[in-house]
Amino acid sequence: MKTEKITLYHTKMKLVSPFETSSVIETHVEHIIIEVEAEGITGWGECVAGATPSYSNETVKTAWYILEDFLIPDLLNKKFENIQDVIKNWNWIRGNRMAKAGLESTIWDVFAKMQNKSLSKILGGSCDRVEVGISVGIQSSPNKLIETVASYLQEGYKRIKIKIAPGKDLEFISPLRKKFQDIQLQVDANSAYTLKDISIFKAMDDYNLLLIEQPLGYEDIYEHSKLQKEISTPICLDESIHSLNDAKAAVELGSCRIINIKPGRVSGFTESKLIHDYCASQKIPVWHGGMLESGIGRAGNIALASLPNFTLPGDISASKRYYKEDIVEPSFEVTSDGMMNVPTDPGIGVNVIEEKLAKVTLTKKEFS
Ligand code: OSB
Ligand code: MG
Repeated sequence: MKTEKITLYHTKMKLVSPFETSSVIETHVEHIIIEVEAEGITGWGECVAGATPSYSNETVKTAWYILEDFLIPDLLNKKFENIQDVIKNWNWIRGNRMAKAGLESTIWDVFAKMQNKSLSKILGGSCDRVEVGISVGIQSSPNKLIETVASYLQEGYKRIKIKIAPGKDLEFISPLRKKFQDIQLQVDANSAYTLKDISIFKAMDDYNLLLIEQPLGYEDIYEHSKLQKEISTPICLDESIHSLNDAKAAVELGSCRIINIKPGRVSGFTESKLIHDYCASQKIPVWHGGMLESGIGRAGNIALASLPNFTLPGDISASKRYYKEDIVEPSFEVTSDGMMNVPTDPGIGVNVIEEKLAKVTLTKKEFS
């Protein structure tokens, strides 16, 4: 495969409702959409670095810089036989995993389309539908949360994740659990707590939660191992896991019993698969996280989530849960039994609607 042209689009899409976490309230999502043209084939991908460094240290600007100055020059007009060769070629570039993952996913789409196979197929997917859940931002009151969750359950979602923060945890979890006693419920703290808050986490053991996501420091592995020993609810790490190596450290130290995989956070599908396979060998379930992607990133997420050890429902929700209009067709929908179909057409399996992409593009740059 030889890439002849690469286009970066800095996009900004308005969320249907603000998304509040322990660290920020987001009303819009800024990402970079990547288009690669190679031997008559067009591949698409999405870099999930955001407008601010509030989740990861990468942002749209840092990712754009790394793509423009390093990753794209290393790829353009050179010939590669497979993804492994592409990755090896930019091994010397440290960190910047979201930038790498964005471009890597675009190349995966190109290779899949060249073989006329779906991304799910070439990644090793083993099912045609995946179980999905929904991530609910912090709400203004426990009653508002109950109302919001009720409407999502109505839409078919079988697993609910709620964001929590100090002062907005047990007082929301308790009435919600009382109202919906049988639902699969989990919480995400986005690193808002310290070990001093241990009594709050011990109290959470009473609510039959599937997991507690990233309670402590966003780079921590060690303190999570101390917390996990004190509570019976499984800890799931998100922010702290950047590589297979991190996953091994976390599992061996007993820092978590479940891992959230987001390709952007771990530098792409290739590293995601290594983590997936390692976790399978250790009997550690994984599930697919989300970064409020457009349909382009979401298509890749669903393909990856079709691998066999993704045994818990992912943060992969319908297009309309995020955006009034998606930039792909068909848009993604959740079935009444809480599932989503894995696209079967070649590559990401959805079509990018170029007029809609143009409408959400702030700046665009072509490299050839
Ligand atoms: O911590 O999982 C997270 C969104 C942006 C950044 C971090 C997270 C999230 C979500 C939403 O929880 C997941 C989604 O539905 O895309
Ligand atoms: Mg998370």
